[in-house]
Amino acid sequence: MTQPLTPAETPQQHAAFEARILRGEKIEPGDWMPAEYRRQLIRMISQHAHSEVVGMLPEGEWITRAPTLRRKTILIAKVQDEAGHGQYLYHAAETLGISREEMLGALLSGKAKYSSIFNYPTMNWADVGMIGWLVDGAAIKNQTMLAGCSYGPYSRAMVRICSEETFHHKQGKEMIVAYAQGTPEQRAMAQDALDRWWWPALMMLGPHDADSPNSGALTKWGIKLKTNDEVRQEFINEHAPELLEAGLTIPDPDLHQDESGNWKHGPINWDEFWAVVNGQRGLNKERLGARQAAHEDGAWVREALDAYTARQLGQAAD
Ligand code: FAQ
Repeated sequence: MTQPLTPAETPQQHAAFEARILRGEKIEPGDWMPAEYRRQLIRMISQHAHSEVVGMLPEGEWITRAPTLRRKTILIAKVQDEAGHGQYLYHAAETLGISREEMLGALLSGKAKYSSIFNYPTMNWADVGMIGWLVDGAAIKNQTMLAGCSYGPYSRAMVRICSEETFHHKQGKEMIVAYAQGTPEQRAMAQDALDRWWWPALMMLGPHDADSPNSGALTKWGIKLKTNDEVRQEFINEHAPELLEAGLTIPDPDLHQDESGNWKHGPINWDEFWAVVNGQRGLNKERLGARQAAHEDGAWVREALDAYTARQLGQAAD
């Protein structure tokens, strides 16, 4: 897709920029970049940051109900990690010239998107394991690819986030495999969780390539190194055989392996996806309500920080 030039941009600047991308150089905050490259990165990184922060809510609800101390400490550490991921990503977006206040304002007003997956409810304890196995599994596939992204701060944040997400994925898989081999009640709980999370996990990797308006610019500029469908295929190829080996049934009657070894899925319900993204279905209202309440509860911390900074500046001036 050809990007329109903004008045201040020349074809020569674009050509030099694209040559840097082709040479595999990282673009750093002070470097020249097309306005559209900056806009796409701000859009994508801020949505990603919001997803990490909203993503704390579905699992956080289960901290007080974890069945053992071991599972509780793992879950607390995981939810805390997601807050840290949000921090790295907000910082990465700030290097592009947008402020934290603007980004949070867009989230809290409902203007900004965050991942569809976090608008689904967590109904039983096995959902915590299934989120680790499937949601973190899908996130890692995507983010390992994004670790090679052309924008330095995003790429470096991804390297660190992926190493932490790998533990999240392993603990989820370990939990579900244990329940799948456990009592009939535990097996039923694991199967029920898979029935509800399989399709949303496929959807979270974004619309099919033909319906993905941003993919052209993102792949041309090395922000995404693979398309939504390519990442989805990698995710299914890894997870379908493992789920089947654990003794679970994948809720897709059309799922099969083709001659080349790829696992092919049946039709995805994109009407459900867009309804969930746009807040017409699922827990969007509740998720935003929780974030708004947390923001208001934290007002005194921001005020204290401002007062402290003003006092420090005053002392420095004296
Ligand atoms: N949900 O043209 P595309 C995690 C929007 S982190 C909502 O394909 P693009 C960690 C998209 O924004 C999970 N909206 O665009 C964790 C665009 O809207 P816009 C989040 C979606 O940018 C685990 C429009 O549809 N990961 O899980 C979704 O290439 C466990 C057209 O789409 C990232 O954000 C969706 N699923 O989108 C935390 C990674 N998919 O802005 C807690 C970075 C698409 O034009 C517990 N993002 N849209 O109005 C990406 O890799 C990409 O942005 C995708 C695809 C994959 C989201």
